[in-house]
Amino acid sequence: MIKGVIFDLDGVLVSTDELHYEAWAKLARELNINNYTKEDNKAQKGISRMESLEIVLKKGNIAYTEKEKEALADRKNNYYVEMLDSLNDSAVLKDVKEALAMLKNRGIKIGVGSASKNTPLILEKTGLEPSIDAVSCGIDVTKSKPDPEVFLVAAKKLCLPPNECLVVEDSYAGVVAAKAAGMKSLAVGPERKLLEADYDSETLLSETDWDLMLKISY
Ligand code: B16
Ligand code: MG
Repeated sequence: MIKGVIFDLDGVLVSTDELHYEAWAKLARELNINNYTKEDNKAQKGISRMESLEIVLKKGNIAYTEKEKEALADRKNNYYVEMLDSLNDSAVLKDVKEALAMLKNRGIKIGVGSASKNTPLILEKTGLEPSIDAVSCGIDVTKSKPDPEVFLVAAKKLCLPPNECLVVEDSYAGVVAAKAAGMKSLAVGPERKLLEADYDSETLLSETDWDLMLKISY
């Protein structure tokens, strides 16, 4: 029986995935990489900042040293954090607050499992922080999705074994990570049908059969 639900952040709880794209696009233009597209951004979902940078740099043909790459990743993060300045609860995606309240009412623990090192800032600015029982993010782990570490740390913080956790994800790397952690997965977002999760749903409420997923009867 599922006793905890671990939510990915960008693209699942909040719409910050769009801001990641804008920040990377700005950096790409400055590096004269003019062929970085939304399609490239799909491959950046769920993976770390440095791995995301490699996807942008591959579109150009200049080789950078590790030190230069770190400076470029910092530059992108500064653009992203500037964009987060005006972030508020309007960035919380549809049905999220209602789904979190419903799960809490059912006694389900709520975790966040995100690659983003900006997770604490985003949860605070969007007002989601009080609804979350445990946060595991890029700051807590050394390996990023598809490695299961971020979800295993979340389960540990929730004091639950992995097989009592369900992961909600919008990225392929995230679904692979959930499987590797021994957790069931629910895919949401535009690519949900392609992610090979155990379940998929357009919304977190009406269409989602939480009773089936949590194996709870009421
Ligand atoms: P940061 P998630 C991920 O968040 C994003 O999907 C991914 O595009 C980003 O590179 C990663 O966080 C790292 O974010 O640069 O803020 O540390 O989807 O795992 O919540
Ligand atoms: Mg995501």
